[in-house]
Amino acid sequence: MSKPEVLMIGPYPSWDMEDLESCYTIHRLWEAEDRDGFLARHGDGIRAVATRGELGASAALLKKLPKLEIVSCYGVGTDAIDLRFARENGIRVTNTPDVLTEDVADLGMALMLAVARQLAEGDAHVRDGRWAKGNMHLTTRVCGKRIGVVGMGRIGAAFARRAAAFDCTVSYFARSPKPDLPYAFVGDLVELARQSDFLVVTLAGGEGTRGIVTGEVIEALGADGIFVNISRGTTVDEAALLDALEQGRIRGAGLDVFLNEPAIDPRFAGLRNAVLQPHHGSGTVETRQAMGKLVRDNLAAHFSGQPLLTPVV
Ligand code: 8YV
Repeated sequence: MSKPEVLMIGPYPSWDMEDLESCYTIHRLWEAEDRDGFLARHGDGIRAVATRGELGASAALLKKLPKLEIVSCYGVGTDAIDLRFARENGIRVTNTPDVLTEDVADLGMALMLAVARQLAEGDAHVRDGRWAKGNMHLTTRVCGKRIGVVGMGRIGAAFARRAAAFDCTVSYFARSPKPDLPYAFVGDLVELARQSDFLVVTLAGGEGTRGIVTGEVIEALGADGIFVNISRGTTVDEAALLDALEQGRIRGAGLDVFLNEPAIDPRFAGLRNAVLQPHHGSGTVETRQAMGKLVRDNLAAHFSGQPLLTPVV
C-alpha cells in the first residue's frame, strides 16, 4: 500500500523527520521556490498537514488540499490555523498541549528574573571588566512581589505555582474565575495591572485576545512595573509597549513573543530594559521531542482509525 502523503509547512528536528519520512511521503513546502506551483502539483494527493504553531495553516492553503483529512500542529497554540474552515470541511486538527506547559512556565520565570535582576547587564558588567572599577547598580527583588497572571490556563497555572514558590502573591485575569485555584481573580485587566508589580501574559492567541493588553493596561502597571509575555505577540498593543519601554514608563519587559516574528520591530533591539527571546518557551530538547512524538502519534492514530490523542477539532 502506498504511504499517505503529508504536507509539511516547515521542518521539524531530524529525529521527527526521519520517523515521518519512514511512515509517509513528505512534501516540503518550505523548500519550494514556487509555493503555488508546488501546491498545484501535489495538493490533490495530500491527506495530512504537519505544521508548527507559528506557521499555522490558513484557509487559502487548506483550500488547495481537497483530500485533506487532518492538520497536526507542533505547538499548543492553533491561532494561526483556520479552525473554522477545518470544522466546516470535516478536517481534524490536533495540537501538543501539556507536554510543553512546564518549559514555557520556566521561561516565563527566567524572563521575570532576568529583567528584575538585570542578568544581561550583570553579565556585561563582568565581561567588560567594569567590575574591577566599581560595583554594579542595584536591581529589583522578585520574591514576595505581586504578580498578575493574564490567562489562567495550563501555562498560567504552571507559572502561578512557580511564582507562589517564590513567595509572590498571585492574582489573575481570565474569562471566568477558577474557584479551585488559591489565587485572587480580578475581572478587570487595568485593575490587575494597577495591583501588580509584574504582569505576565500566558493567554492563548487568536481573535478573542487580540490587543487585550492595551496601552491603558501598560500605563496602569506603572513606572516600577515589569511586563512579561510568553503567549503571543498579538495579545499586546505592541506600539504602546515599545513607547512605554523607550520612555521608561514601565521598568522593563521580558518578551518571548512579538508581532511579525521573526522580522520583529527593530525598535526592540535598542531597548536596554528588555530581555528578548526568539519564541523559545518550548525550546528544550526534552519538550520538543515530546511535541514531535505527539504530532506523530496523532497522525498514526488518524491513519490507523484510532481516536486522536489531543484533538482540537
Ligand atoms: C512553538 C508555540 O514555539 O506551542 C505553541 O503554541 O508557539 C511553541 O511551542 C512552536 O509551535 C514550535 O514551532
